[in-house]
Amino acid sequence: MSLTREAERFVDDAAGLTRPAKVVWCDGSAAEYDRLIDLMLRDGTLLALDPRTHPRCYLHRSDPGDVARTEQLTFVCTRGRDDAGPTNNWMAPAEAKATARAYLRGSMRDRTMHVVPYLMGPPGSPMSRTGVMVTDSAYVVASMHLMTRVGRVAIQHMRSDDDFVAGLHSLADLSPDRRLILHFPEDKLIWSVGSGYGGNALLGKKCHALRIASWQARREGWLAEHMLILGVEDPEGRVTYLAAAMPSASGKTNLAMVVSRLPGWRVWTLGDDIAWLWVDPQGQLRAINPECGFFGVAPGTGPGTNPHATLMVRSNAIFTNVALAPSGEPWWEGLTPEPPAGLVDWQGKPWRPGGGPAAHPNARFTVHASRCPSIAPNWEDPQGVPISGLIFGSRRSAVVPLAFEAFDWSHGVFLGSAMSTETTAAITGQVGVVRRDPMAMLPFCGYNMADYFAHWLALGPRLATPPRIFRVNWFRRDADGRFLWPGYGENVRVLKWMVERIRGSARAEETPVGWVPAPGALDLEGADVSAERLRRALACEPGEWRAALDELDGFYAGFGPRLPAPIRETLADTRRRLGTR
Ligand code: OXD
Ligand code: MN
Repeated sequence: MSLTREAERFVDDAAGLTRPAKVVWCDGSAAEYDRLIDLMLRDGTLLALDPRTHPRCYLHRSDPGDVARTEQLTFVCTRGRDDAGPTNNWMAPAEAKATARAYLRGSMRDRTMHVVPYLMGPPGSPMSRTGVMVTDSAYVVASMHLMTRVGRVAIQHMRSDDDFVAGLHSLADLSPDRRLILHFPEDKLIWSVGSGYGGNALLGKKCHALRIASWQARREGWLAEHMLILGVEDPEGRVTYLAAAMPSASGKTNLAMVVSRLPGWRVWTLGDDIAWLWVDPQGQLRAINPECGFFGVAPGTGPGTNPHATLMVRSNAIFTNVALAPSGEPWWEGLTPEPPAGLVDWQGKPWRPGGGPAAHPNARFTVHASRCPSIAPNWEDPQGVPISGLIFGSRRSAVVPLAFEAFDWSHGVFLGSAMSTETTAAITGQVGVVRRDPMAMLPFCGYNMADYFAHWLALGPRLATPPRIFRVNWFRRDADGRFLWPGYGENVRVLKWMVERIRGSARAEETPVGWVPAPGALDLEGADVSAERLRRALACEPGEWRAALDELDGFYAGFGPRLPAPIRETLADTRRRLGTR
């Protein structure tokens, strides 16, 4: 298979630096996938799971120091520091390259360099984009096969010789001291060295489809977002499409595949992590999922929380850092109430109850989207789907009500920009600390977030009917630490309220922060939720909000005069509505 001249030049330069023993061009075929799996079974990178219960499923145990995204080692390397903004780590491009070059020099000696042309987005879509990545990890190539469209289809999509994002990935020695995830948006270039972890190493995902794409989207007038896409079908068969931004490991995959507890209502899955959104000539917001697979968090996934995901990973899946039963079946916390006897943990060591988690808290499954029982029939439509509502959700034990709706587009952008969340195991560092996470994009926005808010604001007037914007928080707790809302399948009740708001039929009450479901407006038929607990889940407490907004003020201050005036003004309006005591 031949690449463009530019792509060949990139590959030659990468090989000149990393000095691979062999260079192999990937075609994305099933035979190629099988060859890679065979190779990894032979060299111990993969273990085969029980072929009777889990046909074509494999377990990969990563280096124990390489289990999550490493944000402290992730950089946006724009020429001007302000273009990366205060929320990104920044390094000057020349310095970044000089540092990484030292780690990459000769790093593929004795290894094969795989050249992976990949397409992000459905074949034939005007929104789809190409990447060409080189990597010395067969695990990365096999995962790219599941998560992106690899091979000729990618090359065919190139509109010009240099119409691709170039990605250089090497495991090098996997040392966190010599690990860097570098983005050069001005050059459509990614360098990732020292990690094999999905979010650091599957370059189509966070590096390309979010950080580089968000930069391109701003220049070209569209959005690259950390959002799932789903369709809610009502009992009459009408489907309403929503996209939802939520921080890593906060239930996006569960919501995208939710099994409805409401008779007659069902949810179709179109994506669980990334959405590319644009305004069509009629002024309608549309979305595609640039990926074609799921890289989901295994712990907490079980028949009760996500029956579809539990089924879809029963065949043709690659697991990373889950525990293993003597039968050869994978296991993780939340899969079954009781762990099977004789487990070995994610590092392959015998596991005893009480001895810490058996699966790593950020253990993952990787599987092609077509395996999902709720995958929408139109999930690969090149024209995407029309989006009628956007959801911003975060993980907060207090302050933020279960669900509410923004007053209008710019208020919704403010609500997104004001998001904070409690951290999870998807990133290396402390779990459970509250941090700002505007639009769930803090780790993924490839440019100054003040400009990002301005870009969002500017999109509003281009929309004939701007989607409604909603804020949700499934994670609010009572004084005893118990969740006020049961979540999971019951979240469909909130989706139904949103669909009815979009159609103009559901009732809501005005609060200082937005429209909250009116008493009786959330369908609780058959749910085990008392009216009193729901009231507390939905309450807007002015005192809590005032304190939260003071903290938000400090965050906004970091952007200086670059923060758009409408954001500052909406904060002031919200304060006025909340009163002073
Ligand atoms: C992911 C993440 O893997 O957000 O999707 O970390
Ligand atoms: Mn994600």
